[in-house]
Amino acid sequence: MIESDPLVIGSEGSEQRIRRVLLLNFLLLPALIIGYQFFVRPALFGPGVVDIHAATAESGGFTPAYVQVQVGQTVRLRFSPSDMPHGIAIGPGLGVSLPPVAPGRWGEVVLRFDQAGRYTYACTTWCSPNHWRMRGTIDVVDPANPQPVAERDAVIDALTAEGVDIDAALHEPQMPRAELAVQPSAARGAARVAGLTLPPDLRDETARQRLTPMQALDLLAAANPGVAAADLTDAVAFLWTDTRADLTGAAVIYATNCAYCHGPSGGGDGFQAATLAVQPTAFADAGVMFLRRGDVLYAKIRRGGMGTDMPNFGVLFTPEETWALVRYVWSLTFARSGT
Ligand code: HEC
Ligand SMILES: [Cu+2]
Repeated sequence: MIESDPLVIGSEGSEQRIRRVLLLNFLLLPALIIGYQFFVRPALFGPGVVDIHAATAESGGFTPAYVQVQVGQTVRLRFSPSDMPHGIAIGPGLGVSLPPVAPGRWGEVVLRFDQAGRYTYACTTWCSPNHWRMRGTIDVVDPANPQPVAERDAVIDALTAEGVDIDAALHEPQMPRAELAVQPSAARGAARVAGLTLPPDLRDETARQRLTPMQALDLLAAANPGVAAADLTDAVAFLWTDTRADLTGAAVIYATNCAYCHGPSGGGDGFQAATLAVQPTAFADAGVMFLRRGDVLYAKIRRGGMGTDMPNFGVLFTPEETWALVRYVWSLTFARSGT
């Protein structure tokens, strides 16, 4: 103990000076920085500033991962990665997407919510095998009406009422019929469909999304006896990709959020696929997709898989964005073969 050393009593020994420097560097400065960070800065900028630290899911993800704001309150969300660059999107329906922010830097967005509801901030940079788990929640509460209304999805409710198991497809063997020996082509189908009788259930997109292409094939065959099966599968391929919707937004969402598992062209061969216990569906495989319903694909995207790695994207995308993804998925099945 220095205090008991008679040689340094009354004067400051070098050891003591070192101690003082150490104290300043390792205790006082960090204390000042932390004090500034957590007490002074929030006071300067008001209660609307929320600093969120970002790291891979393995290193703790977002801290905090939960933020509560009030309706009408302006909030400044500041994100700072600690380990590697992370891009950040906030949804559903806010259109917020910050480009990747370098470690130690800050990316920020100012938001004001007019309605109570729940939003999600999520990483958009593939940063680890658990990348999609890097998410946080913003609850917008209305003090006048503190009980949050449970969000319902009419499409998923209708599937439940119909008794459809969203995960059933996983347990069914795939049995592509002989007709699918030739890859169906929407381009050929465009020429064929004009000459066919279309049953009512195939005339509008909403009705079509409640059927599998295989069911549509049976309906078409019944209404058009004598037409070659390959012509009918081409017609189905055309109908399933016949949409006026602009899919550029969905293509971007797919490339960012889906391709690393499902593959850039829907081959089920994204670079993370090999590591997964249950394989991502190959949307480009007509034999698989002929047994899928659009509304079930929609439900799966929103709710995610049960015990599989398929994430729940309903917390991030609007119903409209989800339908656009379903259309995009069908385009990977049928439009790509365009010959
Ligand atoms: C981390 C890997 C992963 C990511 C990312 C991912 N998926 Fe999946 N997805 C899977 C797996 C695995 C399955 C099969 C198991 C299941 O259906 O739960 C699947 C199944 C699906 C299905 C159901 C297909 C069927 O066979 O009925 C749809 C639709 C789907 N994904 C769409 C998407 C879309 C759209 C995105 C991006 C917004 C996406 N997935 C992102 C892994 C992923
Ligand atoms: Cu990430």
